[in-house]
Amino acid sequence: MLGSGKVRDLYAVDDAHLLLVASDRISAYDWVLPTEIPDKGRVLTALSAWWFDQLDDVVANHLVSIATPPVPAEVAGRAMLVRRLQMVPVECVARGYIAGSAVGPGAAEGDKLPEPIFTPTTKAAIGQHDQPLTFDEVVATVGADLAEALRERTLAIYGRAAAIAATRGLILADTKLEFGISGDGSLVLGDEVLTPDSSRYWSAADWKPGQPQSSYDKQYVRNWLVEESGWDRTSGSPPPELPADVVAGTRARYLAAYELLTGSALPPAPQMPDLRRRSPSP
Ligand code: PZK
Repeated sequence: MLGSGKVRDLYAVDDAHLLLVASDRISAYDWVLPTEIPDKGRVLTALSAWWFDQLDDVVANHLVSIATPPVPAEVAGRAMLVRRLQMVPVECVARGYIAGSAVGPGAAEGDKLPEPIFTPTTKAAIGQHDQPLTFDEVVATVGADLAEALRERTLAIYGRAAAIAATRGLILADTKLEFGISGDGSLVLGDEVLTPDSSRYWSAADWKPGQPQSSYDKQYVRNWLVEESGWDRTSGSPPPELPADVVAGTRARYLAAYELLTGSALPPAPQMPDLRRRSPSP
């Protein structure tokens, strides 16, 4: 393995390719929960691939294919074969709404910003939090030309994605993107994109400015953890296993986000080919 995040793993394939595997793990309040959400990895992988396709006239991306057998059955449908890039060490965030960050005077959680803004952060190690970067700090890290290209591409991608989400009744409040540089020096969109794990989607019908909004999928798990499970998240003790109905409700929300955005049901998991020899015909 080349590396792992809280809920994803990265494997080397050859000099030019990697396998980016989305697990069924879920994180909340900085913990990886002890219970998996069936199909979550396939939903995030299929949704990323759908977005890469929607955005391919805005930005080049690293996706080669969604890996199918001969990758092992356990990862089929939740692994992306990607081009290996030189990753840019900046998390590129675009936001059109205020959420989960410090708010200045006259603005409140849930408010729409006058125009979308670029709010880059550091890429923190596991267990650390990403720290905000000023634009000048991005310039100092990657140079002025690349910093400006990152801001311009990030806002272009956000604008297109938010417009598509709006046609499906969803507000894309913010999104976090990662870019890399390909062999020919061009800027390429990497990682997973525009999933509920990297983006805040809100129901447009339920949106009210000036108050916290319910995020599409994880709010349900967070509410159960904090209001019903008896777990004290300030205690330092790990969160409990999720009951079956909370697993089912969370899975249903991930699937609903996929279906709302793409207009299609999640395709079934790829089947392993049956390599046994046929019985001789009579
Ligand atoms: C790359 N990550 C983050 C994601 C992890 C770590 N196309 C690429 N080429 C080279 N490196 C990366 C990518 C991509 N995407 C991505 N780190 C390196 C990451 C998932 C699991 F452990």
